[in-house]
Amino acid sequence: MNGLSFHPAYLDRPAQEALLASLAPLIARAPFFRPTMPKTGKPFSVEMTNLGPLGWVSDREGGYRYQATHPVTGQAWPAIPQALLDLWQAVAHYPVAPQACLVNLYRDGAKMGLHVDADERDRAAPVVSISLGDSAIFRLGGATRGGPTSSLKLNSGDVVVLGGASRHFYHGIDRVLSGSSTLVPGGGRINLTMRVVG
Ligand code: MD6
Ligand code: FE
Repeated sequence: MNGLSFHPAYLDRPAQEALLASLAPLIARAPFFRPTMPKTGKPFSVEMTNLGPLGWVSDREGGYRYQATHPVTGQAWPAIPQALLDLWQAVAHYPVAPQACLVNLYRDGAKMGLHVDADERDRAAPVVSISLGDSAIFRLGGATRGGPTSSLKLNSGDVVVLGGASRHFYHGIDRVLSGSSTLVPGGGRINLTMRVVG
């Protein structure tokens, strides 16, 4: 309809555990960092890292952007695991592979305000999102800020594809339901979003 497709429980618990285990050594090489807002320098409540040739970063001086290296280590981002590229192939229905996989970590009280993913040159490509760990309340609006919104509970293993019109819709994470999953060591939620940057 609007190009959003929702695949609840796309990954079963063993698949979630295997994916998380495959991420652990990559995150050890590219540790989570806390981005800051353009201009104000206010820290995000979400911590981030990336996989792939490009990664999304933000800081006071440079603003929102994609870059080839980790802002703290200066090293290239680790490659996107094949299992994630296969998942993209299976759900994205788009002939180009993702160049970036943003990894968001939500610990105690972290959330993400309404935003549109707009830093990609290829705006026709969908964004594929995978949720792991604690459940979250995802809010989806429309193409303009301030319009009506609806909410969707995302559980561990759920996959959301924002394609078509929905690719340009406002969305965010209202809150994470702390303690709703035992998947992530130390608790919290990890969200992976794969993007074609163009
Ligand atoms: C999150 N997701 O689920 C944040 N962006 O933690 C996003 O910002 C997002 O789920 C683009 C497409 C799908 C998403
Ligand atoms: Fe987003």
